[in-house]
Amino acid sequence: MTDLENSLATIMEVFHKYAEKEGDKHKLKKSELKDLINEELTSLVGHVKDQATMDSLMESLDTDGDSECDFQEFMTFITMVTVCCHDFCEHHEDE
Ligand SMILES: [Ca+2]
Ligand SMILES: [Ca+2]
Repeated sequence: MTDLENSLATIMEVFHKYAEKEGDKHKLKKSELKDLINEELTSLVGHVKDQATMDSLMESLDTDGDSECDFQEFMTFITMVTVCCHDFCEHHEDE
């Protein structure tokens, strides 16, 4: 597989690793999403400690309103983080 294909496979792998911990194996509930962020995205997102931040994050990601984050909703989050990271890097290259 190419680097890009490997990256996509990794995203799927990480999603499922956390999604299958509790309850619905194909969805991240709030605590699973929190663990994923705090264990896999610390350099880009940082540690999310307070409940209010998790509440509003889940609220903004949960477009179908089932209080859980499915793969499509998770990809929205990954896209958001990636775009922010990309913009940040571009901004720094200009300086
Ligand atoms: Ca789950
Ligand atoms: Ca949802």
